[in-house]
Amino acid sequence: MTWDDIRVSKFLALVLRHKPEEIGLHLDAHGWAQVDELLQAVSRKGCPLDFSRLNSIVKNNDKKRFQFNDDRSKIRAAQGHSTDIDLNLKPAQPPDLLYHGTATRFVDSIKQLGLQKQKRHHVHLSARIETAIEVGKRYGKPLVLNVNSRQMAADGYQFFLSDNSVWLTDHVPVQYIEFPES
Ligand code: HQG
Repeated sequence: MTWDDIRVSKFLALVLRHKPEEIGLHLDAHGWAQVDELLQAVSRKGCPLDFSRLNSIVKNNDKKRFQFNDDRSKIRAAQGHSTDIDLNLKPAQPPDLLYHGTATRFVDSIKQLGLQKQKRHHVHLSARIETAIEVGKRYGKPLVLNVNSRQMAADGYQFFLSDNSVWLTDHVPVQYIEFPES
């Protein structure tokens, strides 16, 4: 198997969001890893990665999943974590409508429980319907739910916007979800 940029990017998402311990990497309280430690740890796993390749993967990543600090000595994932870190995101005013991409097989449960964050820190929502469709496809036949974020915000629910423009919230109760006709 070759370590093309997509495979490297998926591996980076795994270790920076979910399983740093798998390669002996340390994330600080805000999710940052030292770049030199990451390069060494990833290379030990047989993935050829130097700073210039990492830089290009970060820059060209389709969803801007990774970010450097100012002097590029540290790197983290912009959202999507399941590890116990705090991104220090500030609450933000969402657009009136947000989309959540899911799979049809989850709908009955969502109708019972609303949208739950599952293993991640937040429920993930997007301002673009195309993004939601792509997200839903990962789990089966995609289905896009409309979330009445205007009403949620008016009712006091907090929203956060990640640095790569993903909208995040803790839970979406079912009364704020519009299900497409089936
Ligand atoms: C579903 C991607 C049953 C939910 C995306 C989803 C995102 C329920 C799955 C980021 C449920 C969780 C996150 C309920 C929610 N009953 N199923 N009550 N509530 N679900 O992967 O939102 O490309 O943890 O609909 O862009 O799919 O990886 O979350 O299908 O930002 O960078 O439970 O991942 O980013 O799945 O995706 P996930 P997600 P990347």
